[in-house]
Amino acid sequence: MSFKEGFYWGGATAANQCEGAWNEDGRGPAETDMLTAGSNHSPRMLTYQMPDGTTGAIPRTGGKLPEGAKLAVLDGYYYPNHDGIDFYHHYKEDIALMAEMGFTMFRMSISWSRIFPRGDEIEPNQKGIEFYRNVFKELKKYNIEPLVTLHHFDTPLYLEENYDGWNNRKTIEFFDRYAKVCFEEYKGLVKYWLTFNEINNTVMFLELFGDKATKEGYQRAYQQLHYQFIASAHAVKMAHAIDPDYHVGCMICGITFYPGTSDPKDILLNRHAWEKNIFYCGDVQSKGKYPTFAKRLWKEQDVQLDITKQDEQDLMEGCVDFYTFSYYMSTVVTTHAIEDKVGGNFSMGAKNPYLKYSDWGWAFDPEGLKYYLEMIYDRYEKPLMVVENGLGAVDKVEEDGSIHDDYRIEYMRDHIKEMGNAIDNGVDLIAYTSWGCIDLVSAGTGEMKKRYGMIYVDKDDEGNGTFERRKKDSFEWYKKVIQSNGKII
Ligand code: P53
Repeated sequence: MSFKEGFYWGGATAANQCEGAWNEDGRGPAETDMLTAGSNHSPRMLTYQMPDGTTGAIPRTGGKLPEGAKLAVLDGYYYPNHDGIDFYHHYKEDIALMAEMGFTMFRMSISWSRIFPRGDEIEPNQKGIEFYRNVFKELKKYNIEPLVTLHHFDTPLYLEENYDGWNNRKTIEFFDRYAKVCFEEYKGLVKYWLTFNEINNTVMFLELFGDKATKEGYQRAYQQLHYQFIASAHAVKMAHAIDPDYHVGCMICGITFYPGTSDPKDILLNRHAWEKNIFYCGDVQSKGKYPTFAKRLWKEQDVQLDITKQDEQDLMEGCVDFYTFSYYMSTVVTTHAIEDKVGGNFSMGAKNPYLKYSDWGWAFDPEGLKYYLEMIYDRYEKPLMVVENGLGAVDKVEEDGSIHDDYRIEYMRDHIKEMGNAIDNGVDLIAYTSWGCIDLVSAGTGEMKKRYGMIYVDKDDEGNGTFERRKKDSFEWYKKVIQSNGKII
């Protein structure tokens, strides 16, 4: 039972966190290249230069660039994304290892600024196009289906600085051009596409960004989202026109919300948390129109959206074919004073006394995944994919080179078990790609030591290491899971 034949098993990565080669073969920079490394409790910093040559750094979360400053790469700082795990030069070896594990799907992203270094060019960068073609061909050799994210946290920096990025409707045009090139170039090599990674983060994490949870912050966030929804809808329409075999999905940061108490105020707050953080984006992208509660959300923050009749039509014509999400944890919301706050990197809300927490403060809650799957399937009745899931943990390499990551096996096993239960309850789940199947740079903290992989990469938080790859215990375990199509876990 449970996993149907042809269920996709695999792993997931993102260009900016694994490729490295940040300025090779004509690639232009993205904001992720100006980010230093942080830790669980100290933020990653963005470095900048002033017109008079003075330099500085501001925290990514809550910081404000001084007037006239431009983001810049400076001497004396370490930028972990510059080298990532050097997938750019190791992809053949990495894909061979994934094939050895039995992967039938590999989620990766295209770095927009490899294809259009500035973002506003008419002609794409051929070397960038070639790189991904080679990767896709390599995957095809092993019958691994690529699942390709067009935008994973990496708008070209030039667009951010010269057009104000996603605050500007014009950015939609640039994205359209980029998406069209990808769909045309990779016809026959790719079947599954995702538009924007964790599109809902823009609104969901506003409160974490200090001073940004203001009316003005919400106005910008909702407007950015609207332009991304339109760009995403355009991409869906274009993909279908270019190749009827293309399937395009949305990608939501999936967090299961629970009320802290039975106080009706908490129950209502919990529903509102689902609406604002999870359903808002999923509804627009899956149903092609804003949900009723959107009006309430906009009113609460005095948001005035620039939305045209054409936009409304585009949304309706650009509904996604399937729904994908990441799932790492659940969280608790309450109107009551929070005694025990979770804290840490991108974890929010109150601590749940019934759950265990990772070293980075993320709640271990496999049943929350089942809850999420059933809730979402019932809402949209579209095929679902879990495209990120896994445990960020510190791994120890033993003297003989082995890595015993039983905690990771336990995490994945319990989540896979709950996926099976959801499928048995009728959910049409078609794929599982665990996050960071090969160790990579953490998006939240920039650390290497927050590892998710079944393949270990020799690189530390200062950038030392040989980039040598090594199998962890979870490698052999996952191989058996895939071989048995989820029966032996
Ligand atoms: P890291 C926060 C909360 C949940 C998912 O995250 C998140 C984030 C942002 O950090 O992002 C996704 O690396 C994201 C990946 C990221 C992964 O989760 O902070 O799509 O790029 O690496 C794990 O441990």
